[in-house]
Formats: sequence, C-alpha cells, structure tokens
Amino acid sequence: FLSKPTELGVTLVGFSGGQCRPGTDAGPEVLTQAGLLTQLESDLGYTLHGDTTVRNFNAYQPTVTDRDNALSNSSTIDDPDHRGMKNPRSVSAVTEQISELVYQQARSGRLALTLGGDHSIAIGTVSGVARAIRERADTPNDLAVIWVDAHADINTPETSDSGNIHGMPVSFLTGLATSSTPGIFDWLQPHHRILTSKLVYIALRDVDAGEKCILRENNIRAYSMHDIDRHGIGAIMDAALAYIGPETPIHLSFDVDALDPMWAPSTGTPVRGGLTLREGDFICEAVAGTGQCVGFDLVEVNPSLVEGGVGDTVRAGVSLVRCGLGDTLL
Ligand code: NNH
Ligand code: MN
Ligand code: MN
Ligand code: MN
Repeated sequence: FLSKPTELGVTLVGFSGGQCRPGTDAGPEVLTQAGLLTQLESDLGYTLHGDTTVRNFNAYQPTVTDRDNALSNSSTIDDPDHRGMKNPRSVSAVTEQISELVYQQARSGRLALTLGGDHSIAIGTVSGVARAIRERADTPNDLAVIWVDAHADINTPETSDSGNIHGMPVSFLTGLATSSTPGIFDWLQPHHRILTSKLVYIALRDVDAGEKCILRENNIRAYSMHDIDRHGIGAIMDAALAYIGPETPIHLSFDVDALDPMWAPSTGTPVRGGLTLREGDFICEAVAGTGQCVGFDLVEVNPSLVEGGVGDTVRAGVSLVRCGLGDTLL
C-alpha cells in the first residue's frame, strides 16, 4: 500500500521543557553534527524536506491565558503548574506547533523523521502523523505506534509522581488524559489520537504503579525486557508486527533510554538492564523491513550529562536512525 520511502520530512526539535534537566534540547544538534542527515542523503538516498536546522523551542513562550495558580506555587510565574503538570502551557504550545509541522510532512507522503528533544514532543509527532494518515488515501488503516522505551510514558497528570510531561505523552495521545483548559492541550482533538489497541511497547523495565494499572485495565500490548530475555528480540518483533498486522502504517517512537546505559549513557533517566545496541538496531530494522513505517522519532539524547562525553550515545543514535530508515548491510 506504500511505496518504498525516498522522501524524508525532517523536524529538529530543540526542546527540554517536558522534564527538569537542561540539555536534551541540544540532542538534534549533536546528532546532525555527527553527520546523520548527510548520511541519510548520501548513503541511504533520501531526499530531505522540512527544516534541517534545529529550531530552539525552549525560547518559545506560550500566550498566557491562565494565571490562576501563579501566586499559589513555586513554579515560574509565566507557566504555573496545572493538575501537577510542569510547564504545561509551554509544552502544549510547542507540541501543537510540532504537530502541525509533522502533519505537513506526513500529509505530503513523506516519512516524518523527528529528532528531539525530550519525549513530550511525541505528543506533537504522533498526533501530526495520526491526523495525516487519516486523511491520506494510500493508507486505509489508522496509525499504529511502537513505543520503544525503558518507561511507559502513560501517566495521566493525576497518576504522575514527577509532574514531568515527558512521562505522560501516551495518555494524551490515546485520550486516557484529556484537557479542555485553554492553552493546555485543548488543541488535541479526536483526529489527533490513536487507539490503545494500536499501541505496542518494547523494552519496558521502569513502569510506575499507576501506569501498570493503566496498561492492565486497557489491555495494552507491552513487551518488557523480561519478555525479550525470555524469547529473544527476533520473536518479540515477529509478535509485535503480527499484532499490528499488514497494511497498517507504523510510527516508531524510540526513546534512547530503551538502550542499556552501557550503550547510551547520555540521557536524563538511564535505567540499567536495557537493550543492547544490536537489539535496538534490530527493532528499527524490523520496522523498516515491513515497509509500513511512516513516522520515526529519536528522543532524549542529552549531551550535557556524561563525564566522558556524548560520543557513545550519538553513535548509538545515528545507528538507530539509519537502521529505522532502511539501512541494510548487504
Ligand atoms: N515514569 C516517570 C515519570 O512519569 C519517568 C519518565 N521518564 C522517562 N520516560 N524518561 O521515558 O516521570
Ligand atoms: Mn520516553
Ligand atoms: Mn488514510
Ligand atoms: Mn524513557
């Protein structure tokens, strides 16, 4: 139903407001400085569209429409917490913009590649691709999402302990969390959303208690590190892709912390016992091999966190993206 992708819609998101540690906004810069986009053009033969310079979304200030909590808590006066969420207006405004940019790329039939940035930006990427896929005549079925992450990122504002929105994107994308507060995710409409039955997790190993309830209650398909150890990554990808089925477009949202910190230490919340780089690459290759991939995110690369530098994590990130975009050795 889709022809082999040759056109790439690139969005480079310098944003770290979905969590508390500065530095993730520099992720796209270090990945592109390593030559990633050039490689996609010259080695993999893609034509690049979109903005190939990094946009600094941290500098973007939302219009403040709700100052009701401004005097009653300690967060910044411009963007006070709302339902426990930190930087809610900023993250809402930034993801609304990303959603529109990514929508334009995916609507044009391009494979939408987004480099983050923290994982809150997936509220924008997935919603933009989901909306485009609904409109596209070459895609009869709704979008499926493969979320590769140590974490489930499906907290609602109410179940979250941290208040960090990068732990909540999936709840907003599935409609498990909604908001009609002006300027705080009220832009998210039904046509932006995905079904919980079209969601598959891979590499989970640090899931909050409230999230486990949500996964169970909604019968969401999740493959943990335990499952990967038990069956091997090959069998897990076979099962994940069989669950999604053919002729269903796939968005792959890859949090670099899915990899073991041995391979990707430069990330805000590393969790030991993760994927080897080869297992990560295999996941991306398997998705690319279906010919169903329409969107790909690589997020949570944070260059400022590790003593020895970001080199290992950047090399891992470049490898994941190359594999996800169809690089083959032979
Ligand atoms: N579950 C925690 C939270 O909601 C941690 C999320 N951190 C991530 N997610 N890095 O990928 O805050
Ligand atoms: Mn994540
Ligand atoms: Mn369609
Ligand atoms: Mn994570």
